[in-house]
Amino acid sequence: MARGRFITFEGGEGCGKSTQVRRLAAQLQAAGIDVVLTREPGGTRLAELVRGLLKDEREDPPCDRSELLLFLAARAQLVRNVIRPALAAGKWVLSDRFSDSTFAYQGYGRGLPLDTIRLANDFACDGLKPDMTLLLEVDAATAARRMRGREAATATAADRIEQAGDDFHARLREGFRALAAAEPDRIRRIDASGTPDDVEGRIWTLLKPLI
Ligand code: T5A
Repeated sequence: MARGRFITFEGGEGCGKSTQVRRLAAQLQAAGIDVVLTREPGGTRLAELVRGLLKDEREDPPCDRSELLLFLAARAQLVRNVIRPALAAGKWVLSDRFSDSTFAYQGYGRGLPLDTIRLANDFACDGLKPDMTLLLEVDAATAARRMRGREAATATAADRIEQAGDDFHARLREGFRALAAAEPDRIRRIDASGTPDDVEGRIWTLLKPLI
């Protein structure tokens, strides 16, 4: 059986990737493709528990190294128990964030050494890399507006990582751009401005030839 495809969505806060990953899953399913939709951190029971610690632990917040290791622990569990079995069964796996987030947030954002992250991440993933990564990009003002809109609509507050300062978010956006420049064949930059339908159309134009 042919191996499935592994596609990841990346970007800064409020870029709209969670909306788009769901829309792409629906389009692929409509085209007859067996799709597994997952997210990081999360996607298994253990990884969802780790997600809670990472997003909400404010009394004893993880130091930068703990934060990195917790993200990688969640990823190791997801890769082994969900992603690899699905790919081996010929399914397409769509993940809302994956390794590039670690390089952008913990590397460029927190300032942890990229070489160390690379080694530890390869160990956690057992070498698995996405076939294609869609990097959704919007300007900071649009992202902030979308985040405020969602907080108002869902009556939720920004989580621990979303509350990191503007400098942190500027560094991680810069980090994503550097990652895309280093691997332009895998990481495809998507203009995520405009309506959800506009963005969905751009993504579908890119993905359709793969089907
Ligand atoms: N993280 C993650 C790390 O630090 N290291 C890692 O290794 C990993 C894997 C995860 C956090 O963990 C960090 C990154 C994150 O801080 P999360 O809750 O999963 O936290 O949050 P995010 O991944 O940031 O995703 P979100 O779902 O919060 O944001 P998105 O993807 O931008 O979400 P979306 O699509 O819900 O959009 C936000 C709002 O905008 C609207 C939506 O309806 C929603 O209200 N919207 C649009 N509005 C207008 N026009 C459009 N085109 C729109 N698209 C969406």
